[in-house]
Amino acid sequence: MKVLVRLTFLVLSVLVYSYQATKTGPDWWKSSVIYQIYPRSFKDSDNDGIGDLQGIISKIDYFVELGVDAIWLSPIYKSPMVDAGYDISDYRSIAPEYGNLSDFKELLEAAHKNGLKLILDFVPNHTSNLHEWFNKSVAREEGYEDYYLWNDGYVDDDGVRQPPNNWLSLWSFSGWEWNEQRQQYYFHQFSIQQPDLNYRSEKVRQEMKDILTYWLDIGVDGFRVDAVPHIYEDELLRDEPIVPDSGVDDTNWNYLNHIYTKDQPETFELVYSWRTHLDNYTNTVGGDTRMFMTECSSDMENLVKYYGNENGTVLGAHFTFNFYFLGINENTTAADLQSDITVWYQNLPSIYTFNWLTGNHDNHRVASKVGQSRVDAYNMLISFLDGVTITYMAEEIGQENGEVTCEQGQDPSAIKNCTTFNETTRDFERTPFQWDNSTNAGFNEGAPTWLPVSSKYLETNLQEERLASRSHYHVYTDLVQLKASLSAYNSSYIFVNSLLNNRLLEVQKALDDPHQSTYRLYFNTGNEALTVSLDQNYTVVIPSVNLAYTQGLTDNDLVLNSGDSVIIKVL
Ligand SMILES: *[C@@H]1O[C@H](CO)[C@@H](O)[C@H](O)[C@H]1NC(C)=O
Ligand SMILES: *[C@@H]1O[C@H](CO)[C@@H](O)[C@H](O)[C@H]1NC(C)=O
Ligand SMILES: *[C@@H]1O[C@H](CO)[C@@H](O)[C@H](O)[C@H]1NC(C)=O
Ligand SMILES: *[C@@H]1O[C@H](CO)[C@@H](O)[C@H](O)[C@H]1NC(C)=O
Ligand SMILES: *[C@@H]1O[C@H](CO)[C@@H](O)[C@H](O)[C@H]1NC(C)=O
Ligand SMILES: *[C@@H]1O[C@H](CO)[C@@H](O)[C@H](O)[C@H]1NC(C)=O
Ligand SMILES: *[C@@H]1O[C@H](CO)[C@@H](O)[C@H](O)[C@H]1NC(C)=O
Ligand SMILES: *[C@@H]1O[C@H](CO)[C@@H](O)[C@H](O)[C@H]1NC(C)=O
Ligand SMILES: *[C@@H]1O[C@H](CO)[C@@H](O)[C@H](O)[C@H]1NC(C)=O
Ligand SMILES: *[C@@H]1O[C@H](CO)[C@@H](O)[C@H](O)[C@H]1NC(C)=O
Ligand SMILES: CC(=O)N[C@H]1CO[C@H](CO)[C@@H](O)[C@@H]1O
Ligand SMILES: [Ca+2]
Ligand SMILES: [Ca+2]
Repeated sequence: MKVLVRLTFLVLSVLVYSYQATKTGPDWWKSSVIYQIYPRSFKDSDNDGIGDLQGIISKIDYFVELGVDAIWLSPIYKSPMVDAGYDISDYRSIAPEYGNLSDFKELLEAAHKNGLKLILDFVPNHTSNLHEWFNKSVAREEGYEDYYLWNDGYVDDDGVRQPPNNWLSLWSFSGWEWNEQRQQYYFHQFSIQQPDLNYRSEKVRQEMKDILTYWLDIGVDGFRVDAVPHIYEDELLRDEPIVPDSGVDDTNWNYLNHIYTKDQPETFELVYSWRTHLDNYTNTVGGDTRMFMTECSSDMENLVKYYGNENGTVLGAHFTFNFYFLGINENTTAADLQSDITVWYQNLPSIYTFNWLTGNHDNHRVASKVGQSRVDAYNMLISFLDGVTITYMAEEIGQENGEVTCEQGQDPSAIKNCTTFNETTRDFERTPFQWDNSTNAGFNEGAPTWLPVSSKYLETNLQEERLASRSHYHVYTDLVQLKASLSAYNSSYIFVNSLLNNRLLEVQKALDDPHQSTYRLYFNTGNEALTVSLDQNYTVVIPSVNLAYTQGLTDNDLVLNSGDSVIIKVL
């Protein structure tokens, strides 16, 4: 069935926004493309099965080829790897399997020489229990006594010692763990090996600022701060209320409403103080803005607060990750997308910058969520919308989830229970990057890899896509170039429409000047073909791989099969 629609003057929502974008100087980040690297799975230079810094260095040309502005590395710090590097035992050194500090400096230099910024993960919510601070705190060493959240708990009527309150760990069961040596409980939001730091200690806050300064002095361009909402807990240690009808048992984190262990007011103050610290660094040392992005799973009201106040007199993160597209699937409609987009336009004060992403190391691959036919559409969407585009490595080639069994699994929280492994594991999206069709997809020279290489690498790999005349990879590089060339299209005139019974998404970018071209993105989110009748000549700028049209001027009706998308230019 074909459906015709006249679109020319059909504009449902007008959204007014603006900013100035440049790739160096204070605003370099505002319409940048940030490429997330999961170092363990990117490229293994010494054939020990684990990706490493030299591997990343060997692929510097690839980032240049893609045209991205910055690379962001998931944690590379020294860690016992109880939680894939999110349990840090020394914030100032590199995990030996990834390399050493001179490797890191070499990487940084190579990045800068090629015009790339480098952003590090910063994981402040807790340390590893093997961190020397924890040892010192356990031993009540002077100055370290209150680095963590310690409490006696209480002795109940049966003479049994109990934790001070009902707080749960995200990994289930009580968040309090008894420490024999210190004879007190400590609190951990995540695993037992990840004791929470006590940010009410002035010394802890100073330590963390010093760590930021340490990496800034080495030359990094910014930080992505992990798990921000979990930093502070209620000072009075009040019990959290039970969620009515949660349907989970009382050891499950979702059993409680986390009003005392998430988004505490002090958390915002801490984020603002880090921004002040970074801005002061840039102002005193010089150079481009040191960028700061936060990861917060929270409601919109809190997300906006992490950016700063409504008029920018108080500033927090340059942006807080927009996770609204993470839930996309094959049935996501144009109306769903329109709503996910407009919620940001409606709630984020115009002085702040949007960001868009569809995947990361904690979520299934886009190609597996939406199918290969829709991969280009989502890459188009996150690069065409104004603001920052964030790409998790290999989304540009449409890499699918890998295949990992529970026995091969590495994700610590998932392998605890093989019955639920398929539903809970994050290993599927962490399998090695598929470079080519050689052994282990070119990830290394053939040594067993830390997670198995996906069997799909023969069909989906970078080399194949480079050689093909049309591929996700080519669409992606075209999109990055287009984004850079449209920086004058500064969100002042953006229209987002959901048409044809929510099957067709239209995003339009224009300039004030009616003599300048207007760009439009169309995406057929439905399962049947549809026709867009434009009533005017238009240029196909970027077609998705399956679209019947290639680049060029035409006045044909635009036929989009299921999942097809296109960016066109009209005068
Ligand atoms: C945004 O673009 C419009 C139209 O070109 C222009 O008038 C306006 O000054 C721009 N605003 C900024 C902040 O660059
Ligand atoms: C760091 O590792 C490299 C190999 O990647 C090695 O050549 C170098 O000697 C090491 N440097 C230090 C200080 O250990
Ligand atoms: C802390 O103590 C544990 C055992 O008590 C030890 O294995 C670890 O190496 C110590 N860590 C540091 C940084 O001192
Ligand atoms: C600002 O940064 C400079 C350079 O790192 C540092 O010396 C100074 O103490 C900082 N000032 C404040 C108020 O943090
Ligand atoms: C900025 O907004 C805050 C509330 O978010 C308000 O208290 C303050 O007065 C405003 N400042 C200016 C200069 O408008
Ligand atoms: C999409 O819809 C189809 C038909 O209703 C259904 O079978 C399928 O499970 C849905 N997929 C997802 C991811 O919800
Ligand atoms: C594993 O998960 C299943 C399904 O949720 C549950 O029935 C079982 O008790 C779990 N096993 C363990 C050891 O937690
Ligand atoms: C997990 O998925 C694999 C591959 O799809 C399948 O073979 C296996 O039976 C699944 N395991 C469970 C427990 O559902
Ligand atoms: C591997 O890729 C090359 C092109 O890069 C191609 O010539 C060759 O046929 C491919 N081999 C297999 C087994 O697919
Ligand atoms: C498209 O362009 C052609 C050639 O320039 C012109 O003859 C035709 O009238 C145009 N069609 C429309 C609908 O503007
Ligand atoms: C949001 C979140 O959970 N962030 C990280 C905080 O630390 C835990 C445990 O190390 C990680 O699993 C999370 O990714
Ligand atoms: Ca290696
Ligand atoms: Ca905490």
